[in-house]
Amino acid sequence: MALERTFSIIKPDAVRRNLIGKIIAKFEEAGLRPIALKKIHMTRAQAEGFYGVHKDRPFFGELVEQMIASPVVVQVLEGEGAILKNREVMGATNPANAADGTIRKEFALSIGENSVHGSDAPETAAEEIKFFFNDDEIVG
Ligand code: RTP
Ligand code: MG
Repeated sequence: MALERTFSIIKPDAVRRNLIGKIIAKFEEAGLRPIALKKIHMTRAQAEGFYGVHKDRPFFGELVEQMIASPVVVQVLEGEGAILKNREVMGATNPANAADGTIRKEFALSIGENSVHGSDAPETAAEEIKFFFNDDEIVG
């Protein structure tokens, strides 16, 4: 398996409940290493741009409102097979369907407020990392 980088967001619902450390611990236990990390309060333009692929979906407006309601933590995670591994650690989008031990099973409130985002493929990982980080902020 190859060393990969993926992009992660600890979403507002989790940051508000003081779960940053518990969520990062799940990543580290799975062999995912934070190589870039910052706390930001997303602007509406950032959230609409980042989730542009979903702009015609019925949940788009609610998703944007949730993402800009309060700060998030954005990260680059590095590890063997990091993109798939991160998706496994996160669990299913809907916490009702998420496997035991996953972040969304333990912490998510609902399908919308589901505590974390993670890139779904190599192309989106590269785009999403670039969207939030400059090269000099990433310490691999
Ligand atoms: P993500 O992109 O956030 O890592 O999660 P995902 O691939 O599992 O989910 P995706 O289908 O890409 O949806 C992006 C985010 O939109 C919200 N959502 N709400 N109310 C709904 O039916 C609904 N469906 C999706 C979630 O916050 C989801 O993570
Ligand atoms: Mg997605």
